[in-house]
Amino acid sequence: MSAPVVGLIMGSDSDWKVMAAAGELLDEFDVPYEVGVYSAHRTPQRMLDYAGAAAGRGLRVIIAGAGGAAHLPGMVASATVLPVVGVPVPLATLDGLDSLLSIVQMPAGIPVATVSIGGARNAGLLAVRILASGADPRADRLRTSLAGFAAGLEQMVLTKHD
Ligand code: RP5
Repeated sequence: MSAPVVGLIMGSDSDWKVMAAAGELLDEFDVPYEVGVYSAHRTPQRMLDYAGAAAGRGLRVIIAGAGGAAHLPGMVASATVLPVVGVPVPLATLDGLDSLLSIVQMPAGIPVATVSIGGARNAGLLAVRILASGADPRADRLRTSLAGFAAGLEQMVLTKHD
């Protein structure tokens, strides 16, 4: 088992029904990841400890999903230099617009790469693309896999419409 390079975290275990899609995508690309629940509001110190230690533990990207007053991605981004991909998790009320606005409206200096509401699969893909931008053998392999993935998407459309 390789050491995880992606931290897939969320504010509550209730977010997993959305966030699982990011894990499935990472599995498709054979990217090792770890999963955890870190709440910005209920376990703030645990969240900060995780974010502060992430880079030193070998993580290279953090995917953070949260719903409602979704402060987890932004707070994690403030406590690490790693790229953070934020996933707005839709809750029963407000259809995830609250989550989206909470995550996307970051102050200058602390970026979070926000995907669409419920867009955990794209968050996984963005993490793969970030890892693929390196100069190491894993990055080479991932660039090849991403090219194959894109070709598969194209083929899917052509098969339907030709
Ligand atoms: C947020 O509150 C979590 O990310 C979750 O989306 C939402 C509701 O959490 P639970 O009450 O289901 O634990 O912090």
